[in-house]
This record gives sequence, structure tokens and C-alpha cells, in this order.
Amino acid sequence: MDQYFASFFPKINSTYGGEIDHLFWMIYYITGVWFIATELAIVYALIRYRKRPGHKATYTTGETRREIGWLLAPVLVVLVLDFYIDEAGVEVWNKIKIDIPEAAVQVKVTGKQFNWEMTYPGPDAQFDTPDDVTIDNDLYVPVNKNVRILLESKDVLHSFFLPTVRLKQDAVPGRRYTLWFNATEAGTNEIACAELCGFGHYTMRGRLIVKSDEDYQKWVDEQWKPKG
Ligand SMILES: [Cu+2]
Repeated sequence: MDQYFASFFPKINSTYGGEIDHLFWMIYYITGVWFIATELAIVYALIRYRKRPGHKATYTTGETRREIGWLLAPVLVVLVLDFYIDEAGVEVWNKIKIDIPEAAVQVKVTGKQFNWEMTYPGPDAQFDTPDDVTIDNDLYVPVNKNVRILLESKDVLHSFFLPTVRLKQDAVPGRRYTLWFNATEAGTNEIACAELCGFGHYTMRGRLIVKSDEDYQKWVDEQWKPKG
């Protein structure tokens, strides 16, 4: 079943993408079953207790044990399922947003009206030094390596979204977010802004370019060629 529905999503290109999709489908099925159950109950009640000659409406206070049971039992089941979803979600949340691993590459991503600035620290691995290189909208990373993203915004709320990686994070002015991912397949993927940020919001489209080790090194050498 998951395989069938998975075709609605872009192909996963990260180590943790499968866990995000698993959470998505779990919540989808749990809420889907409850949606159908409640709709069926409503339709049943509409037909069973419809207006008919000789049937008087009764007033229910919901105070008898039986009535209270009917209210509390579903609440309890929903609550248990809710905690179950929370528990499963926290694990994935910690892995992706809290426990940031050591990374081979670090890039500062700055959202602004209306593009993404990808700033590389250069050979000295320090930001805000003369060897920094900033590229608009294209994010180059090596395949199968941990990449650390420092996310900022210059003006308004943006949302850095890598659909194939299954990573999405709001960029709030004045805050810096540390994110990470590890892409598992070389190729070009989409970057989008997932927060309506002004009239040019739709133009905040970028490319995540995942390169093999060799190609990535070539790209690095190209960017930081010794001058002279
Ligand atoms: Cu934006």
C-alpha cells in the first residue's frame, strides 16, 4: 500500500527520508480510519433518528454511566493514539532537528526576497572571511556525506524546503537554525520556498545539486582556484 501511495511523493534522496514518510503514512492511516468511522456514525444517526410521525424527540443529559462511557471510551482511544504518534514523532524529530551530527560540508543558507544565498566558508572553513563564496539558488553538496546547513533570513519569513530530502524549516529573521542531511543519490533536485513571502515568492526556486565525491572535489577546486 505504501508503495502505491509513495508515487505521489518525489523519490527520497536522504538517509532519513524514509522515516519521515513512515510517520506521514502512519498519521494518515490513523486519522483516515477515524474520519471514516465518525462519518459513518453521523450518517447512521441521521437515518436511524430522523423525524418520523409518532416519534418524539428526547432530551439527553449525558449523565448516565452508559452515556458517559460512550463519550469517554473514544476520547481515551484517541488520546492513546495521540501519545503513540507523539512518541514516534519525537524520535524522528530529535534525529533530524536536534542531534546534529558532525558534517563534511557546511553551508550558510540565507533566504531573502526573492532568492536563496548559499554561502560556502571556503578552504579556511570559517565564515565571514575573504575566501567565502556565495552562489544564488544552487546548493552543491557531495553524495553520502553529512551536510550541515546554517539557515537564516534577511527580511521576512521564508521556509527552506528540500522535498526529496524531506527537510523543511522556517527561516525567521534574527534566528539561526542548524540543520543537516545526507543525500544518497547524485543528481539535481528541487529547492523551494514553502512560506508565502511576498510577490516574488514563486521565484524562490533553487537546485540541490548532489555530486559524486570526485565531481564535488572538481567543483571545489574550480571555486577556490589559487589566483595568479
Ligand atoms: Cu521565500
